Amino acid sequence: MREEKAATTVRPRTPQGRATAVAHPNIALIKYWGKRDERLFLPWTDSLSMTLDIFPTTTSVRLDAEAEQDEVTLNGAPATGEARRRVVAFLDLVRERAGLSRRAVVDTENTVPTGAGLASSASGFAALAVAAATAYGLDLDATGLSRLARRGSGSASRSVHGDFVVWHAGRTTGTDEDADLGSYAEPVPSAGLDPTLVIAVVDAGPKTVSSRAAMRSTVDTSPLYRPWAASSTADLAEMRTALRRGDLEAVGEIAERNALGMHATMLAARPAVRYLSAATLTVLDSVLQLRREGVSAYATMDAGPNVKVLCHRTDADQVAAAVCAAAPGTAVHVARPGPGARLLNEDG
Ligand code: 2P0
Repeated sequence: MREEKAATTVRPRTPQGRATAVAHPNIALIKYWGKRDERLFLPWTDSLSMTLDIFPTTTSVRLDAEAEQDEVTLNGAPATGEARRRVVAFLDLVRERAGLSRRAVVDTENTVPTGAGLASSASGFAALAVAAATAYGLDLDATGLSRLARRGSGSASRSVHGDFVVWHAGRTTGTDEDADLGSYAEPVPSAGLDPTLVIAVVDAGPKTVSSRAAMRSTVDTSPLYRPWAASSTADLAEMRTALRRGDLEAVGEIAERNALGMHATMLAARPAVRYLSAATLTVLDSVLQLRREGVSAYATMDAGPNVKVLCHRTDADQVAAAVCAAAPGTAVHVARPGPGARLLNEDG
């Protein structure tokens, strides 16, 4: 039998040698788009997300005294290329901090359907951070785990926590160490919300441009980037107030305008980065139509054409039906707020 333990209680002082952790994806309501430091994964702006209750990633890490290199398995197959390189670089960071050189066997199971338009890097690196920190014996609380997960993928810093989460960009001046310490995610209070995200998958194909490359070119070339970053800071302050009030309509309006603004910055990049497709716009039209009919439904899009529609739990079926009717062939998944990353303990 397995017993679940919240990440916040994980403070190993000696290497456990092996550990398994689970984490869920998150969807940003205030977007992370643009790094000021690519090596340390430091963003230009704060972002805010909802952790989902679907599509967990489970990762186990086992130290292997005999191995000469890390063995990384993803959904039962050996990881190759960039995916493997990122995991090994992350393990190198953990080893450096732990003062250990031992290689590891890493086994990851993603339950997110291929092409669902949900990046698995957030849940993947959050689960890897918790499992690797425990296996190698790093003494980290949830804030430290969030900082560590950030070094695998920026959005992973948020998946360490459940429900609504803010990721602080941190100070833009000072030493690398100051900057690293200041950039972590933490839970955000929300009152009386019953939010649901209806995830409309209009295109299950792989993305044409990685979000990493797209954010770099947006920051470097889009004349709209700086204005968006400034407005995003204001959006975040309003979003916190809306969450505290439990005002889903305000949360949705702020999230929708923040996402559209992010896509506008990309469209203005040179050359343009365009993730939104004709089917995306069709779904956006159906969301507007729902609002005209009095349904509180608000859209957000990430580095792809798929649309996540925020609504009240009681409206989720109606929203899903409207989206599918507007864009036939769309697959929908329904998500609610989910838990933070957890260590799974083999019990007995
Ligand atoms: C977000 N996205 O806030 C934004 C909005 C996509 C659009 O975080 O380079 O996979 O690994 O830090 O975290 C996708 O970026 O990028 C992302 P890296 P990540 O959710």
